Amino acid sequence: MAYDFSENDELQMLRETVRKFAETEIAPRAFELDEREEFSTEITKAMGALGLFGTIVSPEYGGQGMDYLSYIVCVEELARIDGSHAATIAAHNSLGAGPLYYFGTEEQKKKYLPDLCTGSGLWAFGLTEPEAGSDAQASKTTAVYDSDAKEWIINGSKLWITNSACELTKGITVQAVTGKRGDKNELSCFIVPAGCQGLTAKKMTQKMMWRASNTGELYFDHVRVPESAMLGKQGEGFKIMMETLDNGRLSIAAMGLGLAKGAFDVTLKYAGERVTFGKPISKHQAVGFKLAEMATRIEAAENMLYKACWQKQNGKEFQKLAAMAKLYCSEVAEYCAREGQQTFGGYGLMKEYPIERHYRDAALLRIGEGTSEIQRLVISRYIGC
Ligand code: COS
Repeated sequence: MAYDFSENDELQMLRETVRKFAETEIAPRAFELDEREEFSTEITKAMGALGLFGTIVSPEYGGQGMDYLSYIVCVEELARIDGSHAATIAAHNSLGAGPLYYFGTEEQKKKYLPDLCTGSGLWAFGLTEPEAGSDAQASKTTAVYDSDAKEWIINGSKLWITNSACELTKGITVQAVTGKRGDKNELSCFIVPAGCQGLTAKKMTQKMMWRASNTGELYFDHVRVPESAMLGKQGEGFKIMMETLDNGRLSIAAMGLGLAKGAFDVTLKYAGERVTFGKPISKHQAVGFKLAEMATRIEAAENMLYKACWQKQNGKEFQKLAAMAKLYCSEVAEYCAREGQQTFGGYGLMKEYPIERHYRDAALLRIGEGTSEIQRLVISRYIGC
C-alpha cells in the first residue's frame, strides 16, 4: 500500500474549522486565562460542541468516528494558538476516552462514552504518581479485593493528572497494584467516577506552562468500586496504560507540530514588519536563515507525524514512529519557540506576545507523556539495542 497522507477536501475543511475556532474563540482569551491560571469551562464546552470530544470514538457510542490523522490535525490547530486548550483535547481523547473505547466492555463503553463525546464531561488518565513517573510500573497505589462486598478498595495517590480536578471531570482510569507476579507488581486498571467517596481531587497551581489547562493531584482513601469497574482483565493494567501512551504520543507530537507552526507564523509576520537597518528583518540573512531552518524542521516533523498516523490507521506498526514523532516534534517546537523568541528580541520576553507563551508551553512537550529520554529508550529497544 502506498503512503498517502495528503490532505483531502474533508480534512482541509476540518483544519479550517478548528483553525477558525482557535483564532476567534481561544486566541483573544489565551493571554488572560494563562495569566490567571484559569481553566475555561465555557471554551471547553464549545470545543465539545464543535466535535472535538470523542473524535476517534465510533458514532455507535456517540463519537465523531474520525480517522487518526483528522484527530491529530484538530490537536495541531489548537496548539498553533494555545497549548493549554490543545492539552485539554489531547488528554481527553487519547488518554481519557481512548482506553475506555479500546479496552472497555460493551457495557462500560455504553455507560461512559456518550457523555464524553459531547463536551459535557472529561475523563482523565491516572498513571503518574509522586514516585512513579518514568518508571510507570513502580505504582504504590493499591487495589485490594473485598470478597464479601465484591468490591475493590483503592488507596494511594496520583500526580499531574490532566483534566482530573475541574467541574467537567467525570472520572479517571486508575492504575493500581493488585498483587505480585514474581518480584514485579501486578497492575490493573479501574474506572473511578469523579465524586466517589474517599476520592479527593485538588487542582495543581503555579505551573510554568499549560496554565489554562486543568491539572490535578488525586488522593484515594479507601475508595470502593465494584468488580465491574475493572478495565480489561486483572494484571493487564500496565499493558493498557502503555498502549494508551503509544497513541497519546501521537497527540503530544501534534501539540509540538502545532506549537512549532504557531511560533513560525507569528515570527514570519513579525519579521516582515519589523524594520532595522533600513529593511524588514526577514531580509537580513541572520533572520531569514532562522525562518528557513524552522520551516525545514516543521516539514520534517509533519511528515514523520503524519506517516505515523497513516501507519496507525492502516493497522500497521506505528509505535516506534510515534515515539520518534513525539521526540522530534517536541524538539522542533522548542527550537521554533526559541528562535522565534530570539527574532522578536525584547518583545519576545513580554507576555503580551504569544511567542512568550509558546516558549514556556514547549518545555512540557519534552517532559509530559514520557520524557524525551524515555522516547529514546523506547526507540532504542525497537531498533534492537
Ligand atoms: N504496549 C504493550 N505492552 C507493552 C508496551 C506497549 N507499548 N510496553 C511495554 N509493554 C509490556 C511488555 O511487553 C511487558 O510485558 P510482559 O511482562 O508480558 O513481558 C511489560 O509491559 C513490561 O514491559 P517492560 O519490562 O518493557 O517495562 P519497563 O518497566 O522496562 O518500562 C517503559 C517500559 C520505560 C517504556 C515504560 O515504563 C514507560 O513508557 N515509561 C514512561 C511512562 C510515561 O510516559 N509516563 C508519563 C505519563 S503522563 S500521561
